[in-house]
Amino acid sequence: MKRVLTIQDISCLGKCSLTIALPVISALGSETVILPTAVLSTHTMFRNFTCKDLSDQIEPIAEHWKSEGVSFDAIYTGYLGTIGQIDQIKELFRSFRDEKTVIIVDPVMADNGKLYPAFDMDYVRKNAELCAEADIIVPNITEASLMTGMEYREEYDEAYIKELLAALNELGAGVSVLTGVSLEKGKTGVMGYDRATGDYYVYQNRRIDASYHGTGDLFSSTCVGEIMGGKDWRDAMRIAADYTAHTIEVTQQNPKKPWYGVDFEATIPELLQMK
Ligand code: PXL
Repeated sequence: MKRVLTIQDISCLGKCSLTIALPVISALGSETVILPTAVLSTHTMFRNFTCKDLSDQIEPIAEHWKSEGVSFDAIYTGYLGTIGQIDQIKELFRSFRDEKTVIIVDPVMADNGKLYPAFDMDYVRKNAELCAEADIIVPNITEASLMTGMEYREEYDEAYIKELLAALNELGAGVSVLTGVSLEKGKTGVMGYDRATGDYYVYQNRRIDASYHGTGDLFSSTCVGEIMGGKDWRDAMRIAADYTAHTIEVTQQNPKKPWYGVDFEATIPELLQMK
């Protein structure tokens, strides 16, 4: 069985980061080891959330794993807390990376043209450094424009996305995938660029007019689980895009849906059938 390490916060209530990554990657058949970077009462879209930083636990936990001879088939990072933590994680990559380890970085820090409340441009630059270490990165357009210094646009064409992918490629990752890319009216999806082959990959499916928290984490976690299941990165992105869109639709139909996240628990059985 493949073993994945995922490093992100625990938002105790909120359906995002580790509370999505752990069930989704496990359901897709990989052992999922977690390294929580912080414990929050909820994600940061609630008011008055509590937050306990766990930076001082990262090194002792990693050292213990080293002493146990643990290795990972993938290391997947999502929402992190501080610049110092990103340095610790770069060190952890160096310590645990071997020839089989796939490193997937989702530089979670912004959406819809805006940084999340906790972050600033120094944090953005540090995330760009983390992306340089990755085999696969999956930023959204906002995160990509911040990290590359390119203008953020809500209206764009394929030429702009290709330019953004070329700028992302300069950061140094093996495969750069932009999420939330709409190339046609009524559609949305992903576009990726593979440094090794110079190939682009575009996948568009229906666009649903609703935005829910945690859907980026659902997309990335699904990609990680599918890649560990043996899928090529392009197939993994396609399945993850379909699964995320389907889950948003199912959530919309639930009159009792919580406002803070999607009903991915209801759609996991269908994810396991997707090919
Ligand atoms: O879904 C991304 C995410 C993860 N973790 C925390 C967040 C967010 C987005 O706002 O606040 C704590």
